[in-house]
Amino acid sequence: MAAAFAITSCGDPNESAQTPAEALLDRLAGLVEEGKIMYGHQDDLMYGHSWKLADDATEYVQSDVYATCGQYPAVYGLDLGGIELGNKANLDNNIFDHMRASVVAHHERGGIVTFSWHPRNPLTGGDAWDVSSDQVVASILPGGEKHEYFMGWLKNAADFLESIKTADGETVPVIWRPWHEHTGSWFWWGQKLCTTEQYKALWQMTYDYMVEERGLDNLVWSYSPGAGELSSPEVYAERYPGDEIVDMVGFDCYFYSTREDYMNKMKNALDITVAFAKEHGKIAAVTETGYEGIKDPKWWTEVLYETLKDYPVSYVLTWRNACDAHMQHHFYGPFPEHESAEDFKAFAALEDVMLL
Ligand code: BMA
Repeated sequence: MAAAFAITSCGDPNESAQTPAEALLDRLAGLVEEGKIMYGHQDDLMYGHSWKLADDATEYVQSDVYATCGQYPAVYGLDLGGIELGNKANLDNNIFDHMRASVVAHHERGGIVTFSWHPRNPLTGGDAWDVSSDQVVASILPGGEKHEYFMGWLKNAADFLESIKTADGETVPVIWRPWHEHTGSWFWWGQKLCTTEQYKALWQMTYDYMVEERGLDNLVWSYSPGAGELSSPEVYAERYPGDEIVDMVGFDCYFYSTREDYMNKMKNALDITVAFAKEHGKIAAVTETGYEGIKDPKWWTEVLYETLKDYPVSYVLTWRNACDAHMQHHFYGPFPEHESAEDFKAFAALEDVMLL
């Protein structure tokens, strides 16, 4: 059952009670059943390796993935970092109004959207990576000195997620993936920065506010530890916030050294995640992955696809293609001039790989 289904309908009992989140979950389950793996790319419609959306843009058609293979990614990832402060643009300079409008455009093309969140540090004022204090989660939980302040941040995030509507007023469902990579200790909500109880309480507080208090019915809740720390299924399960408030389970896993190292790390995380998903009745996904700079011309078919092909995962999302001059090395998706472009086309053309 969708976690978001906690909302009960008071309307006509004959009316369909399916929420936008439930409709999305059904669609995800159906695609997994068909054996499809959707390809996803972070920030795909906002910028690419050598272009950036104009501030006054009114349509969202440019995409490195589309330029490479003639199809859009099925899954479009975005990040809410910066919404907490009421900023006009997120931490990677994407204007929130463009993010919202591009999500609607992607949804209307038949695509699926996922949001992560790299919020700033509510205790120190630093960024999401500021791990100078291990009291941050404690400070924002009920009774903590920053609780009220942080609830304002949740309100800003909820306001944005609730505001994503089509011209007909239909709220667009999204996969919502807060508090990610918590098995590592590089974000203020990470492993060494809070206790298991505090981490779970953070999830519960987030869910209670957004779903129970605000009534958001368009969120599919996704849990995603970092793959590098998954030494056992117990580690995966340790901080799992609970079946009632999670709909999807995944992990984030990056390529750092060799094909073998990456494939082993992926297969270990896939084994653990897919078994966990089965046991808990959830949908599995590779919520983030990639090889920075893709220094392997056959990475898509011989490494990524080869690793994934036998697992029932809903989607695999590669991280962003940064466009800033000093970040030209920071790309994880294809673009036409890259040496892996031909291989990406072959990957995108595979029967079980889905793009739009
Ligand atoms: C990281 C990097 C950063 C970026 C952050 C949030 O992995 O790509 O440059 O700011 O994600 O998108």
